[in-house]
Amino acid sequence: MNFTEQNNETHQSINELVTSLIEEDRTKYNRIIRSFNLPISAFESYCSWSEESYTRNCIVENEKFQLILLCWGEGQKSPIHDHGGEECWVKFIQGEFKETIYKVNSSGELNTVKTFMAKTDDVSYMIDFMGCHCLENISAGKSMSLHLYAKPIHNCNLFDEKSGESVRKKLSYNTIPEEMTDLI
Ligand code: 2CO
Ligand code: FE2
Repeated sequence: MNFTEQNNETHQSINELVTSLIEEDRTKYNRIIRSFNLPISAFESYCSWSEESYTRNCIVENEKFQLILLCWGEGQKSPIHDHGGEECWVKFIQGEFKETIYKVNSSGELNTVKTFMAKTDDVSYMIDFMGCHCLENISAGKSMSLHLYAKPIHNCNLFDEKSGESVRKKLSYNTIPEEMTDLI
């Protein structure tokens, strides 16, 4: 098998996932995201890495959802954030993560409500009424996670852990597939 054939085959697998997300109702997304099983190599062409922070690599964005591959260097961590009022599923593709979930109390302070140690193939779900969260790559090396937002999110709030104060943040991509550049 040459490289081109292998690439086509790889893309077809992600295409199958994307097709079911396009065809099915959002109420089916939980089942879809939990049941798909793609090899790590299926995500190779979407990866990018940065010393600065985790990277956000668009796989697909349309009116209904956003599918993004996040690539994390060793020790990289997200700020504490919410999800623009939308549903957020995270499937852990490679490596180990710590997810910390917070809620703002009546005095405006952040309280930790839960921590979750995630391994490859685990799925986590968030929506703003559950609180806000941060993710940290705790692997000895790089890791990857796949994020599904329905509908797409283009802004979120970042929270300061001590004061509980928040600031609005515009979200951007580090990479976008060639076929998507005219859509975004
Ligand atoms: N929500 C963050 C982002 O889209 C990633 S943490 O998991 O949802 O950058
Ligand atoms: Fe998040």
